[in-house]
Amino acid sequence: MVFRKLPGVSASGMGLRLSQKFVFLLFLSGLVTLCFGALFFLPDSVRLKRIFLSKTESQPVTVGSENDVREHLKKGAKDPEHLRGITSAKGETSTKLKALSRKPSVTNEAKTDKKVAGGEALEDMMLSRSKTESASKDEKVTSSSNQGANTDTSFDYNKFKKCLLKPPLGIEHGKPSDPQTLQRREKVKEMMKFAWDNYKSFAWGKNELRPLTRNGHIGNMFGGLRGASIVDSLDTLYIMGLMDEYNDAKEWVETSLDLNSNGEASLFEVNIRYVGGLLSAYYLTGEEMFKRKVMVLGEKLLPAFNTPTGIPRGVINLGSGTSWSWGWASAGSSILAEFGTLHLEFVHLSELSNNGIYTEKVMNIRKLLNKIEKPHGLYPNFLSPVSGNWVQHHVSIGGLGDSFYEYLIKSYLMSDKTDEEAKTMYYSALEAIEANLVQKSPGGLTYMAEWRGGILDHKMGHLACFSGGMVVIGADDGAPEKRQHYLDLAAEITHTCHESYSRSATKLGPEAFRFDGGAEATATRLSDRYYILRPEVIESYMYMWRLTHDPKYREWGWEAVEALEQHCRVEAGFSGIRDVYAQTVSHDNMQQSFFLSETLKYLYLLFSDDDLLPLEDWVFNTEAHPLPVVRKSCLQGEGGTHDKTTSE
Ligand code: DMJ
Repeated sequence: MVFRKLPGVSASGMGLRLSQKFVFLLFLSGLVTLCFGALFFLPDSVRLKRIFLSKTESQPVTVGSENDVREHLKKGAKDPEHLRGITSAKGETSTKLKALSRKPSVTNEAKTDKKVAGGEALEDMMLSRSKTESASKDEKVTSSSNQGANTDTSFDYNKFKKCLLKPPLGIEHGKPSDPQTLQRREKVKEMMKFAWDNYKSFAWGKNELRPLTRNGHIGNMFGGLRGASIVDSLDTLYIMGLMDEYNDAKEWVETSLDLNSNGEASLFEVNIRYVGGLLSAYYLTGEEMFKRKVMVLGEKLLPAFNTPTGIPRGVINLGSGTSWSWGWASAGSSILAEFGTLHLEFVHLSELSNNGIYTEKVMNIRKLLNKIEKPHGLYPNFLSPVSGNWVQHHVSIGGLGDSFYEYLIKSYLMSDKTDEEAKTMYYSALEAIEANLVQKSPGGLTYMAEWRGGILDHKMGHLACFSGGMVVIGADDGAPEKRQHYLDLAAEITHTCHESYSRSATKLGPEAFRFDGGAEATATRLSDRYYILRPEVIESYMYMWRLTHDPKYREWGWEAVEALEQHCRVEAGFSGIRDVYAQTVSHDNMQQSFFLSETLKYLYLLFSDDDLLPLEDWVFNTEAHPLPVVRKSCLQGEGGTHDKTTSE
């Protein structure tokens, strides 16, 4: 038909009959549909999209929840799980990642999307801008979409302090009486000072230190925000009594932490590191400046929740409020460990601002997760923020799932044990995890496998090693008859994670270890052998110590100190290593900010008395920033439980 209408072309002009043309056209259109179908409509077509879309759609932000880029790159993006946390711990890799597809937020499509590609160049440009603009300007800015979210800043800090059961820093800053433990604690403090001093000398104001090349790393996780290591270190420096260093950090936050960035950030990472870090700094010190800063930042995160379901997307432009799902996440989904790890911080944002909007946002997530049907009672890692349905049936207590479970029990504890919904969800989830994921290896090691639509992958990630600590802090509040069982389970998991360390040449644990093909808590793949100064195993030692006082946990912590000193300490800081099984280590040239915020803090607490940040009063967010238990009745009444005879 089309040909007939073309002037100068007869019906037989191509030597084909009408019926032949019709068949040919039908074939052609079928072929085209097939190609585009494969590209856009088949599930998990991310790899194809990357091939086709990389040149036309820029992706300045390519980060997820962890600094796992090496693994993801090495694995060649074989599956979506491995594309999580594409944060470049190494700046040179970030450019490779900028080609991932991105989808504009449904609700923000109308907005002018100031898409700017250009990674480091942009970052440098923004860095120079941040240097010249006064940081105090941040405090006057509110994002247009949520103007007025932070209306009341009259939080009564003195009253809050009176509602704590014990002084935050204990009688004598948690100083242990036993000389050996004290000596070990001093060693950890020295490590913190060393890590900090080198960061200050070579990377001040950047996000992380590159200790081998002695320069700073910015990366693309925090949407143009700077000083991640500073914000992450505030509370660690403070509790260690490194006051000159703390004061330098505080001054930098006050004068140079520019919140007017216009970059695209991981909602999760900004929340756990910056929001968490500033909240803790405020609660520990009472410095109003930290509160003002965190309220400005908190408000900038709210537009990420403007989705049909209220489940936030993973990436947000802190300037425009536009949000995206990660290009690597199946079918534009949001990640359980990301949208499920906001609760603690958002509840505190509401507390400080006397504005319920933050709590509303996270309670809405909670409501959806509580209501939705769960396969075998398990929570898969990918959920559509549009339909509110699971996108894949992959379940993991490690990467992609981890801190969602942690935040359930911690929400309950932080609510002064009043949040019954969180409690019920936590213990039901744990029951499902035990029924479906917890395994015993032939050698008798207990581990948490991963679950893919009913099929078990007998692998445990380093990230999943936080779960020893999680299970032990919840041991007392489940069914009384299960208390001992939970204590045993926590001890067994922590033991397995310790085995993953002690079975390596360096005595540091790999990123993931397996229990199949003859393996028992060892990495079988080259790409799983790295250690990037992660805290999870030490975190579990710390909780196990606090709740059992079994001295072996302090011994295991000390083994880790010795291994860190021997293999990760370099001339200008601490570095991750590429292969924990190699006798001669190769360094990755990155001192992660969570090393200062988590690894060293948990070690310090492990060698301190229990009255330093007592667990009755404080809950640690997933970046180890302590947040206080919210005692509503005390805060709203005249109450006050603080024993003033003890020192601060
Ligand atoms: C930290 O940023 C947090 O602990 C997060 O929950 C998981 N990954 C890193 C540390 O490994």
